[in-house]
Amino acid sequence: MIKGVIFDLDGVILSTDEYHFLAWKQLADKLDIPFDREKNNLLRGVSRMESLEIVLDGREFSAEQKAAFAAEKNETYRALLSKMTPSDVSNDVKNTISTLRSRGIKVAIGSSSKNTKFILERVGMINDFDAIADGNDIKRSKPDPEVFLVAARRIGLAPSECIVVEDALAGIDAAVAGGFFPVAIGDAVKHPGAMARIEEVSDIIALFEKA
Ligand code: B16
Ligand code: MG
Repeated sequence: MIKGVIFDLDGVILSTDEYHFLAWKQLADKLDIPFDREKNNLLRGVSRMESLEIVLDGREFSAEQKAAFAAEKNETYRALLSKMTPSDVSNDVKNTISTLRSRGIKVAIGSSSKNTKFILERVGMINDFDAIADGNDIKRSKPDPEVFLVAARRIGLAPSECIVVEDALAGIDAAVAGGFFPVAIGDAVKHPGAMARIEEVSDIIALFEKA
């Protein structure tokens, strides 16, 4: 029986995936490296340094240069995040979380991002989840299931009792690897391993009603 929902952050709860794209694009343009939305999809759910390797696409730089590029991207990204306010949270997301919690379903965040808490503070959602697991809690980012396993442990549930909602192919891989019930939204709907595909976050309510 499903007793919990673990949400990915970027691209599921918030449209911060667009800010990741804009920040990587700015760096790629500066380095004269082609970068488009299709390539950006490969970065979904993947850690910052692994994302940088995908952006650099085999071009060689020293470890110091790479660290500086990642820091520069993060600075651009955080400048965009710092303009976020509670109005950036959709009513669909707000209503879904409150409906789930009112029904006794545990809700958690499972995000690869080290900026998770900063973002949730900005948009006034830091107290809206029973647990938060993020890039600061883990050694391996998606497609490894570590972040979802940490989230499940923090809400006291087994993976088989949790839905994972993901927009990343790597995130669905992680959910499958961890033994969760993977629900795909956005770019992840093309993943054959998704057990359900939704158009908006509130569609998960219907999954409970069907169960
Ligand atoms: P940061 P999610 C992921 O967040 C993003 O999808 C991915 O594009 C990003 O590289 C990663 O977080 C790390 O983010 O640079 O902020 O630590 O989708 O797992 O919520
Ligand atoms: Mg995501």
